[in-house]
This record gives sequence, C-alpha cells and structure tokens, in this order.
Amino acid sequence: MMSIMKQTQEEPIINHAQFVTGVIGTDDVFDIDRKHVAFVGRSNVGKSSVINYLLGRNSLVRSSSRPGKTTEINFFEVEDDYFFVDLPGYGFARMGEKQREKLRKLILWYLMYTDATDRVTFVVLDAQAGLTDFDREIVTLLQSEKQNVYVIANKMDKLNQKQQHALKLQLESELKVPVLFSTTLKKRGRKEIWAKIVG
Ligand SMILES: Nc1nc2c(ncn2[C@@H]2O[C@H](COP(=O)(O)OP(=O)(O)OP(=O)(O)O)[C@@H](O)[C@H]2O)c(=O)[nH]1
Ligand SMILES: [Mg+2]
Repeated sequence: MMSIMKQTQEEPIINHAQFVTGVIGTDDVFDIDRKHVAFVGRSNVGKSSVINYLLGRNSLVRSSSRPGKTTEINFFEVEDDYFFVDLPGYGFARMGEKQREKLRKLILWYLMYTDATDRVTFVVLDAQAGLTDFDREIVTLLQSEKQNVYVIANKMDKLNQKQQHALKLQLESELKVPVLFSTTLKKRGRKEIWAKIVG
C-alpha cells in the first residue's frame, strides 16, 4: 500500500474501503488496533456523504434523503490504517423522545467510553443550519478529554464567501476548535480534512 501520508499534498487515492460492521454496544471490532476517524452530527448534515467523498466512493456509505434511518455505529475499514466510523444522526424531528435518548447515549458511550487508542472526531454541521446543543456538548466533552476534535461545516455551497468567513469566526471563537469547510456537492474541502486525519 502506498502511504496515504505521502499523498495528502495531493488528493489521496483510497485503494481499499469496505464496510465491516454496525454496532450498538461492545464488540470485537474495538479490539482491533486501527485509528478511528469518527463522524458525528445531526441527522441530514451529510456525514455519510462526507465519508463517501473522502474515500472517493459514490455510495459505500448509504446516504439518503430519508434521515434518521441509521441507528447503529457503522465501521468501515480504510486501507490498513483506519476505521471510519459513521455515527447515527441525532435530532431527527420525527424520532420519538425514547429513541432520541437511546441514540444520545450510544453516541456518548462511543465517544467517551470505548477504547480507541487513537481517534480523531469530526463534528459535522450543515453550514447553513449551524450548531445544535448536542454538537456543543460533544465538542466540550471531547475537549475536556483532550481528544482530537474538529468541526466540519458541510454544505458550504449554501453560503457565499462572506457568510463562510463569518461562520468560521463565530464557530472558532465559540468552540475553540478548528473549523473546516466542505461541500460534497461541489467537491471541495477533501484535502484539508485528510490533512487532519493523517496529521
Ligand atoms: N447542498 C448540499 N447537499 C448535501 C451536501 N452533502 C450532502 N448533501 C445532501 O444532504 C442529504 C443528507 O446527506 P447524508 O449524507 O445522508 O446525511 P447524514 O448526515 O449521513 O444523515 P443521517 O444518516 O440521517 O444522519 C442528502 O440529500 C445529500 O445529498 C453538500 O455538501 N451540499
Ligand atoms: Mg448517514
């Protein structure tokens, strides 16, 4: 395998990416020693689309216009190095309170209590919709645990340059974490995200 590290000056080419398993609790997958690259965020912000875009796949990860369907934590092995981890989207309006609480707990369990020796977490937003309270809570928790965390403002195609700039300033001053932008529609932001993954 050619090192992804060497390629990130350019657009990385992913030779191997494959679904491994979906989990809702303890699982053997946590015993495998790979760096976790986790994507968390409100339903419909584009987590699955961003993963597909980063991996250069059209539909490895199911993305859909029917939000709130995924209730498991989905693991994808990427080259020999990583698990990409697609967490269930939260805050979906039609989801009942009980189910919502269950997902919240599952996400917090994964982020706080699973044993990933090496992990980077991307909190993904819809650039137009902005932060939710749960996004804020997650960022704060990860910071207090000294875990690597970044915000991805996806769907940046919905904002003009001035709005993008204002959002970046606002988010970085509120959260004190680096903010990256992406659009899977116009295909921008891939290199910058990969730089944080390999970095
Ligand atoms: N305009 C725009 N739409 C996007 C972008 N990325 C994703 N979408 C659309 O947003 C919708 C949701 O995308 P998903 O990738 O399924 O979102 P998700 O966060 O995985 O959703 P859940 O799995 O329900 O949590 C789809 O209709 C995508 O086509 C983007 O960069 N720009
Ligand atoms: Mg999804």
